[in-house]
Amino acid sequence: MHAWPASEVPALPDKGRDLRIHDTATDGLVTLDPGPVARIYVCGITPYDATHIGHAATYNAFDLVQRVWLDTKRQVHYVQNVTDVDDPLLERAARDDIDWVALAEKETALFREDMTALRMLPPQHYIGAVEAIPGIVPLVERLRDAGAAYELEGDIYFSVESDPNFGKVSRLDAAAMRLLSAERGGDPDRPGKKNPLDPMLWMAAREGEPSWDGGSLGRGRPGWHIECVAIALDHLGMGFDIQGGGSDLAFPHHEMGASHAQVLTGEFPMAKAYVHAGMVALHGEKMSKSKGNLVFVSTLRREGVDPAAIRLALLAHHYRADWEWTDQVLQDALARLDRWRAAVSRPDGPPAETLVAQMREALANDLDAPAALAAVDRWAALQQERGGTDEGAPGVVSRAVDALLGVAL
Ligand code: 5CA
Ligand code: ZN
Repeated sequence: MHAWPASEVPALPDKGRDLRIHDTATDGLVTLDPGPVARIYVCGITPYDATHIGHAATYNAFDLVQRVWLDTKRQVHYVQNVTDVDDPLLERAARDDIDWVALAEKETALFREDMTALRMLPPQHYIGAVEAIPGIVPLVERLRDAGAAYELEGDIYFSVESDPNFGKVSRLDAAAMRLLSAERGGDPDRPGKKNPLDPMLWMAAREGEPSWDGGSLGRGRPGWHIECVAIALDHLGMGFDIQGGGSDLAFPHHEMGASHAQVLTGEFPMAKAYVHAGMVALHGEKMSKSKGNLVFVSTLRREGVDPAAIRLALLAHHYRADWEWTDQVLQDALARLDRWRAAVSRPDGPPAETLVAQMREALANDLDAPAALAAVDRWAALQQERGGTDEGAPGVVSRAVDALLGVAL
């Protein structure tokens, strides 16, 4: 699949600091040392509805990761998937009586537009589940041949007990895992499974549903977790720097992915840091496609809201916090955008070197975007109250806000 166009990232003087970020698997901050090419896999959308503010907040967090790395003068190798065949997509297409391929294409196209408008940097490899099937089949065969998978009425399940490190990503107890498995695409109550938590690797073809040739697995379609493992291992290899997503992906999705990879390669962990963004709510409940309590990025854009203000609204919250979208959040972001634009529109202003250092420091410290915004607020207030004589300072601020926060002033 093609991704979306990259907005230019201005180069700032000197170098930013190395990223320290929270890792779910160790529940602590880790300082990553990625070498000259940092590697990141971010779980992509299941394209059955438009991009909402919750999605945008999660992708914003991983966009900041890239910007911090780029500012340390590294290259970034970024991979993202599109879950373009899965139960929720097929169910929505059936409900609305539309072709599932057309639905996936339409919503993926809209996602690209939203990401472009928000100045999110694109992945170098943007891979759909369907196009990954030829790589998924041999992995499932290998898991089966290693004794880590078994068949149940034609479907193939992964046995979580085959992984000695199972549970180390999410660190949840069995009861919590069981509850979340039922909520998040698993089938813990299906009779005949060895362990209720075992996830499906390959689903045998169902009447009226799409299916593909699975070689010795028979016709069918891939399970969700093996999809991301196949794409990540193919494009990044084992031991990449970050696997990212919202906090609802820690279990089962990232746990199961780490397990599949552990059995396939004998190594743990697949990612050096498992990074999870908080959940955005609307009217007191997590924004979710299944509940329908959504604010879409495309709706706001259509209403004429500047995407830079949407981006500032996301940045005003720490990526690990759960927070609530309200009109006030947007009003505050619009007001901040106005203040910042006014402040950089003059030819000179207060010195900007300290500000750039503060922004770098804030973002390198577990992506503390609110602290970075506060630093720019202080500079803008000073500019407003007293002005300054540093020629070119507004330009420096403008470039730093663009390079580090993805906001074009
Ligand atoms: N296709 C899979 C990942 S392989 C998937 O979870 N797709 S999704 O469309 O449901 O979600 C895309 C991303 O948005 C995931 O990282 C998910 O954790 C995140 N996300 C979903 N809802 C919210 C929310 N309310 N707040 C923050 N992030 C969210
Ligand atoms: Zn994923």
